[in-house]
This record gives sequence, C-alpha cells and structure tokens, in this order.
Amino acid sequence: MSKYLIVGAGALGCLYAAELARAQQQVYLLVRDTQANIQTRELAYTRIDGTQESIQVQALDTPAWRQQAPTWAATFCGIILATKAQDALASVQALAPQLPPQVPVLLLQNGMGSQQAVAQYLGGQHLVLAASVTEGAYLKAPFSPVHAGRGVLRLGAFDPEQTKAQDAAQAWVRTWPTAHLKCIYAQDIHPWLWQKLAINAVINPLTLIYNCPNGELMQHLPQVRLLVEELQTLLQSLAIQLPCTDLQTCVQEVIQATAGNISSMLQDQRAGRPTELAYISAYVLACAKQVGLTLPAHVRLYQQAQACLAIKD
Ligand code: KPL
Repeated sequence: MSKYLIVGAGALGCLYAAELARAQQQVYLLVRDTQANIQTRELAYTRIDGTQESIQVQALDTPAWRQQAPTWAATFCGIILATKAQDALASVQALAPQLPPQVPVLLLQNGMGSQQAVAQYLGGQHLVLAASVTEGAYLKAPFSPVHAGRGVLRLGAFDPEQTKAQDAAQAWVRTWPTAHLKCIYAQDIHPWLWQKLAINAVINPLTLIYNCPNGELMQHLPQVRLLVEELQTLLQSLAIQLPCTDLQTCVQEVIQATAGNISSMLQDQRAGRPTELAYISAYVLACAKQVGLTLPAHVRLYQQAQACLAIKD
C-alpha cells in the first residue's frame, strides 16, 4: 500500500482521491476547511458507469501537514497538486519547507505558467512532474466527484533533462495502482502541455463569451478556425510540434466529444471563482509577444473574456 497526498479538493483532486482509495492506497487529501487534525472524510463518488460509492479518505489542512510532516512527509510515494493554476504556487509554498526533495510532486494544472513558477520555487533538487489530464470530472457537491468521461493522465518530468525526475516519472507510471484512471508516461511532456493549452485557449474563453456549453461552439466554426490558425502560427514560430497531426481537427473533435460540458472557465465564472484566463489566453499572448507576433483574434477574445469577468464581478 502506498501513500499519496492530494492537494486540492476540486473535481480532479476528489476523483483521484476516490479512485486511489478504491485501489487500497492510503490517501490524504489536503483541504482548506478542516480543523488542524487529520480526519476521516467521506467522498460521495459517482463512478463512470453511474454507480455511487461512499469512499473514505483522510483529510487534513496545512497546519496538520506542518505538524506531521517532519516525521511523516518522506513516507509519501507522491504528491498530486490538483489545485487551480492560480493557487498552485501558494499551495506548494504552504507545504514547503517540509517537502522532502525525493517525493515527486505531480502538477495537474490547466494552462501554462504555474508549472514554471512551482518548478522555479522548488529548485532543481525536487522531482517536479507535470501532467496533461483529459479525464472528465465535476463536483456534484463538495466532496462529491462525478467521473463524467474517460480520459488519460499523461505525465513526464517537467524538466526533461533532469534524469532523476525522468526516473521518477517512469516509476510513477509503473507503480500507478488503478487501471480505472489511465496513466501514461511521456518522455517530453511539453508538447502535450501545449496541445492542451491550445485546446483550452480556443474553447474556454469562447464558451465564456458566448455563455454556452462546449458543443455550441460548432456554431462559431469560422472563429474557431481563425483562433486555431493563429495558434498554428505561434507554434511554428516557437518550433513546437504538437502530438496531434492537425490542430483544427483536434480542437473540433474535443468540442464534439465534450459537447455537453460546461468548460472549467465558464464553471468558474458562473460560480464567482477566479478563472485560469491568465494561464491560458494571457500566457499564449505573452509567448506570442516574445516572438514578435500579435495574434489579433486571440487579443480580441482575451479582451472580450476580461470584459465578461469584469461584468460578473
Ligand atoms: O479542459 C477543458 C476545460 O473545460 O478546461 C475542456 C477540454 C475544454 C473540456 O471542457
């Protein structure tokens, strides 16, 4: 039995907690709302086939982690950081300095920029892994995850040159204890991170400005195509080759495969939470600026998305 620490009780954090616990692993879920003790917490889990299960995990908060960590932290086989991108760095800072460098930290964040910030903060001693996750999940209520669509957790060393992190990524996949959530090793995770970023940079802000489920974007195909074309230009300038052969097809396939979904950005906006716009659209625009591109369709979309968020606030 291995011990995992999962940071963040959002949809993905609770989904991984539930499935790892079902696979007889010891799961500790770092949450914001418990007292400083470790407490048993029930997850009301809805599996992919619609069956419901009550799963027990151990919940703790940061003070409890700090209290236990000196004798305890090194016994974890891995830490899964399942927070929103904007919370990733602060969450890691709260765990450190009791974060043993030999325990791999897996970053599940959407977009880009937060992984760089965490890796820089932790420094080269730590084993930082990054993942692109395509599982469909949402919370029906707090601690009530629903596994809505099968996907994959693709992970690799955030720094592909760091041999120890590469070894840790391979070991993570080799010892991954549940076939219910697929886990695949990527020798270079960055093209996968970029592919997810590109998909999110089109779908998420568009669903925000049109206030619609993903599938309705099929009614805005000329705009989708233009946004993808600009991304293709950017990727070419950055010499990034995506895993998919054609980004236009890939984006439209995701729109169709997730037609009934409310994108994470629209969900955040509707719930009055901060969005990941800075790690998606703003990151794309910042990269474009660095190589002397402007991407007018993305600039316009970013401004419209910002306006939507300002109205909501
Ligand atoms: O990743 C997503 C998100 O909502 O953040 C997509 C793929 C767009 C699915 O909704």
